[in-house]
Amino acid sequence: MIDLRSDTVTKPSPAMREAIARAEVGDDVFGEDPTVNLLQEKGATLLGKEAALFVVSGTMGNQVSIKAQTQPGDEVIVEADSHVFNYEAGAPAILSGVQLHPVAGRHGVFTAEQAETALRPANVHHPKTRLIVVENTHNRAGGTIWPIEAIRSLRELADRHGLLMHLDGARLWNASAATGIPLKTYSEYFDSVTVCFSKGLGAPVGSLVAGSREFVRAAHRFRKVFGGGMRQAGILAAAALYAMENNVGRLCEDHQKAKRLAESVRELPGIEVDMEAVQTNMVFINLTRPSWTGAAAEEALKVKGVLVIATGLRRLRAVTHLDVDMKEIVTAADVFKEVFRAF
Ligand code: TLP
Repeated sequence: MIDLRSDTVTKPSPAMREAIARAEVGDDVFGEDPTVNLLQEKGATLLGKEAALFVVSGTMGNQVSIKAQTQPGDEVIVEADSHVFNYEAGAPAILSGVQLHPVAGRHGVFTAEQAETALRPANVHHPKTRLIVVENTHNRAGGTIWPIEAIRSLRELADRHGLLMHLDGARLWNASAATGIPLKTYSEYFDSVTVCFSKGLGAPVGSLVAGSREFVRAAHRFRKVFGGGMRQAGILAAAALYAMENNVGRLCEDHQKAKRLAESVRELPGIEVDMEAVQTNMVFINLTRPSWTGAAAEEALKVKGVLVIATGLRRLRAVTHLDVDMKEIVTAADVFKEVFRAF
């Protein structure tokens, strides 16, 4: 099977498993795991923040960040296709009691003016706008990159209105690999940032949340509240450290594979690919014939050995990662051709 459902499907390599086996550990709830502590220090430095916290998932990273920076009843501005709004099971409402205010961007990017329009006037009728969330790269928009100027304008708006900003940087490594802009240049505009090790970086588990010391202290408490306190988590942190050292430099290969796949399938009858959105390791394929559904296409591709995900009624997502090589991408493209000619 050529598994293009997500970059989360990768399995730890033998070398990563060796790093896991060698890890020094301690009880991280007591703050005594040296490998977790090392990861948090390195992560904070890389992101240019005072402190960082190891959490089990990107979802937990986003949720402790929202919890630590809002009060129940506050409003959080998010992009309409964002992960926080679509894929976190309504957690902001459940865990933080906040209301999300979705703004529809172009390729996942909304303007400062759009955000300004979404701000609530200080009036007894309205919730208080408190936080803006940016997703970079933006998953459902195609793995698209937020231009740094758009982020800067948003920060200026946030400062004018006393708002906080959170970066869902689950794939910030991909944005940085594609643009050459360092992680810390992206994160300097945000009060809190999450990055994930379990996506393109190939680690089995884990994300970091970074920000000021005070923010991380609050996030740490909420990690415990949400049941995310871990004990000898150094075996996971070791995989994350290995991933940071060895698997960042190769991300551009994943981007080349995505481009190759997109170029091979875009001209097939009944298929449309927005090539402008193919910026990193994702390819979104729109099916243009009313008789075709994403679910049926997903099944037809699966029968021929290619796994993708239907992310909409007539939309498929294919994600490249370190466990599929260029040869498999060429094979996958051939399977697409075969399936869509007969579909
Ligand atoms: N994304 C997953 C699914 O949940 C959709 C995927 O396969 O792409 N932020 C972004 C931008 C993400 O894409 C994801 C995971 C998360 C946060 C959540 O990370 P986890 O799965 O570790 O909770």
